Amino acid sequence: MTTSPIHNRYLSNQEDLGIVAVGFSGGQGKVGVDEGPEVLIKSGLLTQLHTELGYNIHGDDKVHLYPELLPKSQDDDPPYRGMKNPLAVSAVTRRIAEQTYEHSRQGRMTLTLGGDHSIAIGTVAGVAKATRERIGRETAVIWVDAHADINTPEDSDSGNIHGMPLAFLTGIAKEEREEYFGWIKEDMRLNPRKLVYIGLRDVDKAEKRILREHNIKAFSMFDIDRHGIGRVVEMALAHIGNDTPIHLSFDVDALDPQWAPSTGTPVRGGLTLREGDYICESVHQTGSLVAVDLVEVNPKLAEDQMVGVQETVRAGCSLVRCALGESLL
Ligand SMILES: [Mn+2]
Repeated sequence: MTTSPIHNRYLSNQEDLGIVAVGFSGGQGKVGVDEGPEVLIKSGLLTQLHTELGYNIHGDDKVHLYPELLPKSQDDDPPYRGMKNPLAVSAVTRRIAEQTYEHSRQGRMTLTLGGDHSIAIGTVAGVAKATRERIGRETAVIWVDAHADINTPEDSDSGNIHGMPLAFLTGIAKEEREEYFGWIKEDMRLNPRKLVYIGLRDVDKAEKRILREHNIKAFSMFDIDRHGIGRVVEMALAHIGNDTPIHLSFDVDALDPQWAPSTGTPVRGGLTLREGDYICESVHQTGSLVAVDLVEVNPKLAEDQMVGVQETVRAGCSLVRCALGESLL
């Protein structure tokens, strides 16, 4: 039994937790984010989820590196539509979609530890498909992040796919070729009306246009300053509606670098750890949560200040525990 008093209305086995640990960094250029899951697990996260929160852990505490899916060399994976490592990211996220699908299909809570945020192409696609099949509903996504991650390949300045997952998931970026994300079929898609952002503060011009054109609900740091985190989460949940399963995709860079310095693209003026934990606790309390991602913990950054890595890992563990039912009282 889990220690959480909240009944989950969409999971048939809510004491079961399916883990996917993804050591993948190909969606961006900095080494180290592939070591994120290992440091989270080494710090005792899975043990805490089992002994403190009472989950039966399924799947592996081994970190997947997917060597068999990666092109042999950089030359075998040339840029396509300006994207870097397109074959690698597409193949790995396709496999992640199968892994999350498998857990979610069995009515378990699904937790994915990243890895850079490109991996959410797989996690969201797999959970969306399983939830459609299992209970006939669309899944909503709460994307907590400093960035909007909704660039189309053509709009992206960097070509880094971790800035594009939501463009592919919503179908705003279209692609036919299977090996370049064409494998994302209709039943894996995210309806843009079921997407809500919290924490934005570094949004590209083309992304602002996409958010406006598609009427996508977004709460920036400005909104949090204005209304407070309590009201913002209430409005975000009201937008989704209380008849929809929720996938929470949490980029640790949503937190202020003061709390999470060890991440690839830190942006000042972010969430406090308390605000991050609050979002996670509130989403847990809805009883509608079916999947959680925690991404972009990079222990290679800020390594000269060991404190920075430890703080980031501690913050990441806290967010996950709150999303999975830890509460203060
Ligand atoms: Mn992100």
